[in-house]
Amino acid sequence: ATAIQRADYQAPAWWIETVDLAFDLDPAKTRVLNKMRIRRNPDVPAQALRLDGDELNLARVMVNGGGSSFKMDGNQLVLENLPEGHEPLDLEIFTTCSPIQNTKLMGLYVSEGTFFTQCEAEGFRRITYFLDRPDVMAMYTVTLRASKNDYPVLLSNGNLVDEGDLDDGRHFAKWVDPHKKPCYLFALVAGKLVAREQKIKSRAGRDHLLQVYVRPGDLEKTEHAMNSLMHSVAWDEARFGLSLDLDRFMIVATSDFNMGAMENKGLNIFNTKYVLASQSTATDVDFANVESVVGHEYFHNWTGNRITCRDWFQLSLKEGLTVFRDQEFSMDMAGTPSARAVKRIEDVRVLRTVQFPEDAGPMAHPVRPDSYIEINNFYTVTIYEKGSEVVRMQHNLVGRDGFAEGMKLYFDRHDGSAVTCDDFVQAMADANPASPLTQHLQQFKRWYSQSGTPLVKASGQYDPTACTYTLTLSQSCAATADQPEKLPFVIPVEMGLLGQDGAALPLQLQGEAVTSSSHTLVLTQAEQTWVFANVAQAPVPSLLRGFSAPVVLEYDFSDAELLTQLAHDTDAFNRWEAGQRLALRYALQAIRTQGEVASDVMPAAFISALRDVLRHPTLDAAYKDLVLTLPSESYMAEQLEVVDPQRIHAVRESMRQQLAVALQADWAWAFDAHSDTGAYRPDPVSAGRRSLTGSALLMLCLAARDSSDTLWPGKTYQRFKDAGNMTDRFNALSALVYSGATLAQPALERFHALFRNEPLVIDKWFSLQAGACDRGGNVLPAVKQLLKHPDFSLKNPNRARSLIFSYCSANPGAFHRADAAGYVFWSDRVLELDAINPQVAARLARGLDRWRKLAEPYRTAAREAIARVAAKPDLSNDVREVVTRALG
Ligand code: B3K
Ligand code: ZN
Repeated sequence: ATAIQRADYQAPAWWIETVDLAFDLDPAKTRVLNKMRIRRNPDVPAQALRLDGDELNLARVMVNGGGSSFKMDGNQLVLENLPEGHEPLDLEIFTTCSPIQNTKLMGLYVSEGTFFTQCEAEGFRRITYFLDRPDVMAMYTVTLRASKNDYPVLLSNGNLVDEGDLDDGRHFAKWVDPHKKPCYLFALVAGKLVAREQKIKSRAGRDHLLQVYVRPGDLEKTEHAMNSLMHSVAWDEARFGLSLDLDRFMIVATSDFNMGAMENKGLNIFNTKYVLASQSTATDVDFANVESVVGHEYFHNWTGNRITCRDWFQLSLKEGLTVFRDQEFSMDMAGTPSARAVKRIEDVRVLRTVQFPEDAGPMAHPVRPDSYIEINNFYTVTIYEKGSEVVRMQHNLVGRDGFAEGMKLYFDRHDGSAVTCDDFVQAMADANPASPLTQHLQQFKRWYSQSGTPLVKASGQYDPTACTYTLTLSQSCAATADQPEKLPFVIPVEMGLLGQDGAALPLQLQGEAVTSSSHTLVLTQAEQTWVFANVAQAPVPSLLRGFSAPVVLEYDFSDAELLTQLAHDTDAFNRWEAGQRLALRYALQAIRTQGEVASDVMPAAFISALRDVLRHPTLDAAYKDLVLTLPSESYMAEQLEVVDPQRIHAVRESMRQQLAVALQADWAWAFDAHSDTGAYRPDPVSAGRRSLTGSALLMLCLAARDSSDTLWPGKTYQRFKDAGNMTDRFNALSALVYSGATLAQPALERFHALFRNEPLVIDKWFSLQAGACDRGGNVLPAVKQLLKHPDFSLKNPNRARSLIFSYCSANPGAFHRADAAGYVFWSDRVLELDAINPQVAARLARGLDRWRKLAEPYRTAAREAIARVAAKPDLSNDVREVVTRALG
């Protein structure tokens, strides 16, 4: 396969104006009649029409009602002798495909007897021959015909305009989408489904019908998704003035889905994981995820669907922006400043533990990539999460109101078209002529073109006689796998100064008026200096507040300065960050020290500062829980040149044990003080209490290991049994499993028996065991045993992820084995999965991206495992691209 280059973009030689699709749905052989009205693009030289196809059986091609000559060029159907001129032509293509054999879950497939489609990015070509590219936007009419008994519900995009019975027990439905769209937003669903319905009136006074379709037994688990959808509609109107542009908006859930969900116009298709939620089967995290994914897909209706991407290199145009919107939505829903901070910290944690490694590894790519082999490999944390950070920086540089103005201009200019990332930034800048974004526009765009995580080094100097504080910031960015040279970025650094007692000091840049206690410096040069006047005492700088840019910030903080921030910083993000910096500092020291890991990696002063946070009278429980959570093993690994995963694991375990034992009485207090959360509601405050009690239980079970006390494991088992909601139940179960309690086994068995008919809960059951703390190499044999469990299936992506990914990609201490058995297991599964579902296989293949950093013997063994995958001749493009880059 050859790489596609962004620089090679050319406008399409043909436009497709209307599409009339008729489906005769049958699992083994579905017939698709595709009638298109097409027209030459007058702006480009005349060319043959080349239509994309994939695994289709072609039966007939007609032009203007008559037969037509055509040829095949690889997978493309080529029509060379079409009439000249710019009159529209009627093209008719008749194909068949086999949905039941479609295990890739791209195109038209069957899941539990129901038909679904997934077209983004290039799945529509698996349904019919088409110009499968996002800049070709057409009007769609869709007729579905199927057995009425087997497929009573027939759905497609837009409005239902006709339906009725046919001969032989079949029926039909005809749908017309009132909006033009790229084919990746096409969808159909046919099967036995039921819907929760809700009528709403928009602010503008328009009536809409909202529907959430699920399998018959699941209806009572859709209330939260429906509420989330209603909140999303209201939020987009209130915050951005964007209203629903459809009479009917549908969400449909399927248990076989390659990712989270898909924003098809008016017919979102979701992984059940992000729709179904009830207090007895879903955790608080699940509830929050449902809200955020429902929001995300809904917000795509404007950012993605009304304005779409010119080509797939522009993917972050819709994804980065829509992630930014869903993050803001979740924060606004959360309400309190403290709950907003918790959400921000969680988002940053994902960015730093997953995106930073991606940017430093073999798959490094800019937010707007320059080339790809398989576009599905580029639905990455860089495109999504870093893309969102790049939008967030624009938001912060132009201000909240300026951002709203920029969005308005973006829609005024581009509604109904397919555009580029440049078009977005340009609209933001043009709407805010006086902003620093506009002042540094060309340079700011490097965030889209340069990969890599910038490093910002800060140093400060206090002059007690002049009462000035001089802050110097310098930036650099290491070469990445894809780009050797980097130019300076535009880096907004929000900062403040604290007195030695932690009180905020007023900020006054020399020669300027006092601003406030927080200020954003815009770093554009390789090195810049700012001088603050009237600083009465040597300050503690609080830098990069709210994580104002996706960079690594280095400053030579003393332990005392970090303790001051941890106790006092008014910026909740940096208060948390100070604790993380300290924990990381002690962890790295212990990792680098030879010999057995000490049991007191953290000094007493830090432990005591953490106790103060845990016991704090006013901080939210959710926030406390984040502060008391140690940085992850993978985050620690990223800080090291050479990674010994076993050493990291041992150090982190030891630190956790230290926290468990040293704060035992405090954890017991925290458990008692927070364990009654009243009637279940998934709001952030009560969710925070549950998450803190969950951590407390784990800590108390860990402490019990040292003292071989059975009180807390017993209490934990009791709570597991009696819990009134899945969060408390699962937290208790996890505490037993992670602490290696003898009660873990009976609890796991009981849990399985209770929930054997709840696939999403069984996923958790698999995942928990695959993610368990490795004690003497016991996890891999357990995982292998679970592969043979009757409930396991490699074909179901959720199940594959719950067992295999939880082990290979989320449990480094168990996966990186000196005997290489983890890697052998990984390569076997990658190959096995690749034959079924290349997209899912390629995700798993990413699991060894960072092999070069590993210490021996891991490094050599990991490379061999990757080479073993690469040696397979008939790999998919998806996996081939990932392993080639890894070895490259
Ligand atoms: N746009 C889809 C992702 C499609 C992934 C294709 N491999 C979901 C989303 O980001 O909302
Ligand atoms: Zn998206």
